[in-house]
Amino acid sequence: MDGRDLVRSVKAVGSTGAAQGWRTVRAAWRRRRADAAGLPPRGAERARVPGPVLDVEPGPGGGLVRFTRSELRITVAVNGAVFWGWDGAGPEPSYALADRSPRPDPRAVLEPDKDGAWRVVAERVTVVISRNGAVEVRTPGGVTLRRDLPPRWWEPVGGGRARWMQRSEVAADARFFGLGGRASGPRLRDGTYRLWNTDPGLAFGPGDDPLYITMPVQMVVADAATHLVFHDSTWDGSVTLREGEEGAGSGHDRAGTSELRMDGGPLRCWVMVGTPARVLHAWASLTGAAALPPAWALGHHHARWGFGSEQEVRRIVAGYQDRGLPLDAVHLDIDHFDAHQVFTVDRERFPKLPVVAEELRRDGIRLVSIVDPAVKAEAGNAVYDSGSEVDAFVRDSAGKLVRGVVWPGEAVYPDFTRARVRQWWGEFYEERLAQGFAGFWHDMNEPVSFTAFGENTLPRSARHDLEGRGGDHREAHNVYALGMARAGYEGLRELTPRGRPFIFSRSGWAGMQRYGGTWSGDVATDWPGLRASLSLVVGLGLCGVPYSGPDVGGFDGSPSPELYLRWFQLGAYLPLFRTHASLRAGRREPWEFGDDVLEHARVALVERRRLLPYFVTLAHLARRTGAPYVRPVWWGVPEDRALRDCEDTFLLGDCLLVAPVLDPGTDRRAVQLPRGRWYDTVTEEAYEGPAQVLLDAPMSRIPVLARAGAVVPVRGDDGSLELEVWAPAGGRTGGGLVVRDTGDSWEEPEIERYVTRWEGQRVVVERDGENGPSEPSCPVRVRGLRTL
Ligand code: NBV
Repeated sequence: MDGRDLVRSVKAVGSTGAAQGWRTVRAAWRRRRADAAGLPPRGAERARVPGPVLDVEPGPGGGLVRFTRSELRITVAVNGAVFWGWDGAGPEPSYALADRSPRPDPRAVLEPDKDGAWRVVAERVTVVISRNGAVEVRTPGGVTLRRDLPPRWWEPVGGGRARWMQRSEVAADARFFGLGGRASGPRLRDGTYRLWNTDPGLAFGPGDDPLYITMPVQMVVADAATHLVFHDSTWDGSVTLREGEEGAGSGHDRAGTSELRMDGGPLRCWVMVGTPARVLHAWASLTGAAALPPAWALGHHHARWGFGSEQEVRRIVAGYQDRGLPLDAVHLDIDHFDAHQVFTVDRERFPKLPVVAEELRRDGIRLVSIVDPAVKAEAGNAVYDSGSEVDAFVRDSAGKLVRGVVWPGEAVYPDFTRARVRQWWGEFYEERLAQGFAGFWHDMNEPVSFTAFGENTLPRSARHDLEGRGGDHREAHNVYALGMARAGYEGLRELTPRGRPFIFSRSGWAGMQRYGGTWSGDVATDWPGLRASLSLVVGLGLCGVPYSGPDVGGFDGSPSPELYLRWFQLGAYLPLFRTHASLRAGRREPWEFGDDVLEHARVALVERRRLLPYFVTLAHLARRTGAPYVRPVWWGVPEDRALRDCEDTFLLGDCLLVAPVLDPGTDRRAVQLPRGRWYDTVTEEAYEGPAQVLLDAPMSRIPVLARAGAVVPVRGDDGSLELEVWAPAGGRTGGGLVVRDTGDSWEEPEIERYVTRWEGQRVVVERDGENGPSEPSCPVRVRGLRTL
């Protein structure tokens, strides 16, 4: 039985063993009972809208606008982001913000506008507040990007938490992206998207929503400008999107709409306006720089649920080594735990884990450990005992421990919304480090509890600390994994102050990039799954989470050799490049699919290793600028509508354009090129964009193009750095950035800037520095000369 089946049968109280089945029934029943007691019905509700404006109080960066039944606080911050909050909401406290909220821009002030409205004029944006509480975001040139209608609240007649709804209009030509990791994107089509982190239970495909990472972050791309809007509430909610339509001469435009409904939490939002790069830069300055993965984490990882023993780990590693296939990390799943209990090792099957880890490390291979949050509820279990001492676990409204059912059986859940608990949890990574693990893979942290019916998570009434403010699971659920990531990250910072922690987490929320990355969870092993896995990576990048990648080959079942290979070829160009699969799924080692696949996979692995310096550079740039490694093709030209709708091609940094094969039986594919000259990196053939070109995509490779003028740092044959320079188009110049970093230290390497240009018949490459141009510090190879 594989994991899919296990979950399915556990859910259905099936055949996995009566004991586990009954536990899930009990868990479901307990949850219902807890919610019935902890969440009394709301009773009659009253609706409220702000009503007409009363008066206005200018303040730093904006001010306060008072309406009959609410007030609006609006501030333009120094990073150009606009904040507004209703009913007295300010930017803090917030799980998304990395620090205190940025200072107000003293030059922005509230001033009267036409028809009794008010406005704040800032350098990059103008915000107009109508007399009944609509808020309009405009470009400095006056084009409306977004119009939020007056919000509406519903409150229990006797007082209490308000639910609310915010309806917004965007340009008729606008496209929506983001909302976390969505399988049906990256362009989010008409529909309702829930904001509630969810383990779909079974391997997912494009039709499954929501998934593990949801966040109220939308990137809206229109001709006039791009903007990012973030509604800072962690509560359960939903967003209904409807793209607009242009009249095209035969009628009026119909605006696009977004309707956000939240079950609670403050009605407050941030808006950033500009180019995609500028918007994500502002977003990163608000929510924090992305953690920098150690260089090895940008190589190839191999995982499997069910290696089952040290011998098997060694056998797989030898399989890579004997065939000369690059491998940088091996991941151990829950089957290496003792009775599925986190922070333990099954000593019978893994008797000498630290020795294995040391041997692998000598060969340049790191061990990564899965970490599940749930703790077996049993006295004598060290994690449970020490957690009980510090009162670490989530309790219900009656003060009793909340018990769920997960792999170790009946389990309790650390409350990661409490600082003391995060610290306690972070200390356990010492045990993992002692076992020789160098990286951490957080799983099941939506958090999951198997139940016989209904939602597979904690009761909504479960109590959480929420940093001392107190609240229930409805507010804490979406940030549970974020707190777990923080706990792990901060623990590791203490334990290994000189190294960069490597964590990637299945679930998360806005700001999770501060602690690490993610992967795409249990994606279905079929062609739609392959497509969905790319959608997640692109969408998450646009939400500020730059490091992610799928289970290459899909999580369940057995991919055909063709599907496996196409997934492998895609994965080689994504930040996290990891083969992984479920317990009884077919194998995922590259040699299991025949000689041809092995040889083509080898090419992809070798190319990934060759591109490692480029990936390292992209990681540093993501950290410093907020720009994801993987970018939609419209990144530099968001006004190009054809590109906005192109979802099967992506940019890897500024230099490369990758056109994966996402359909079976393909040996050529259409590729949409942004403007400029592009070279096929294998044939060196040049193509001029903007254009749609038909390129060869034989089984041996997917089309990858380099931008003319690009300077790509690569690993030369002897392992040292080289610059691969793609000839600029005639009369044009080019350039690129290089960050040298081969390890995991905290030293900030400088960014080397290179420029390239034609000098007569020669392409010249120079390093650009404060003291003028100088010779590049490493060998240069110019390509793309053949076709001129
Ligand atoms: O730990 C087992 C799996 C893991 O392999 C996978 O990557 C996670 O997404 N885990 C889910 C729990 C079981 C899922 C059926």
